[in-house]
Amino acid sequence: VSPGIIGAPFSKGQPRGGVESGPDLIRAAGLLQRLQEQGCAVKDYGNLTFEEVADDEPVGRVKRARAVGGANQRLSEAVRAVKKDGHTSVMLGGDHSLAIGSIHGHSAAVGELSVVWVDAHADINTALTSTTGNIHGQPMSYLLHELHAKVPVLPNFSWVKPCVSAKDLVYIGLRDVDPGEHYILELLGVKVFSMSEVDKLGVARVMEETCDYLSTRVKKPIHLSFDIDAIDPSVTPATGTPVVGGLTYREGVYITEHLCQTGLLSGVDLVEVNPLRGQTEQDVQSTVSTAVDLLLGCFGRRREGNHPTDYR
Ligand code: DIR
Ligand code: MN
Ligand code: MN
Ligand code: MN
Repeated sequence: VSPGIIGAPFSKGQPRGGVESGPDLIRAAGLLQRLQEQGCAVKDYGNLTFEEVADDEPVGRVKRARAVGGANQRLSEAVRAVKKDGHTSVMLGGDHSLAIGSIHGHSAAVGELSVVWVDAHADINTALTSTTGNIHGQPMSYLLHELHAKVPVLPNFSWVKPCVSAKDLVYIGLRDVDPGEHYILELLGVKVFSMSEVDKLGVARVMEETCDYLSTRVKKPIHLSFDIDAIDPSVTPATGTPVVGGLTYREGVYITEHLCQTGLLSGVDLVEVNPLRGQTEQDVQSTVSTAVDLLLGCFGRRREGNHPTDYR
């Protein structure tokens, strides 16, 4: 397993500055060294740069569509190239609108995917159901085949082709779902493990059922899109839209360990780390170090301990 890391310092899918610092903060916390120490041949592709867009006026209620569309087109190409190089793609955000390009590029390289979306939010508003106009609350709507006819084509979005089927999507950690989103989830029959299911079943059973559900037909490569706000804000407060009652640190890490052990994890997003939303330095440090630990879990770190394969 060889992670290929892409930084995407982009924040225009939502209104709060600071989230563009995520990639550099996560690297500064030692991500690359720690991946190497656990035996990963990691390659850092650096940070993407994004064009300034003049006159990015709202389209209906949707904010900064041109900037978001352009940034994601660039990201999609970058993720596709990382996959073609043979790596597991790791996209460090930035805000969650970047899942559009990350999942699109991943699918362009490997074909049909399973998507595990770990988030307090469903991020499946369409441009028409969104009450905020923020595209980070909408990415899944552009990616699902089943919503294609419901989604207007925004400027700089004509390159986006839906590439995920509703049956190949599982949510974990939901606890703040808009009415329009709940309607869509029920209409499409999407598999959801909200925080209520995590409470009821426990995280081990949730992960067993997630993987059983996703592998009932063929075993597709898995894309994990992890919004740091899935974790409880007592642990990861430095994020734009914290919601009480989230996953514990241990539940979050367990999710990544379990997905790693499937051998199918092929692309990862870690998004919405925003240092300007922390009240203290400790808030930021706790958020960033949790992000690093989640990524280490994706690439073979076990809490029981690891040793090199050539150890004797
Ligand atoms: C809300 C918030 N559902 C929206 N979404 C967030 O703007 O559509 N997603 N914060 O992470
Ligand atoms: Mn969220
Ligand atoms: Mn429901
Ligand atoms: Mn999100």
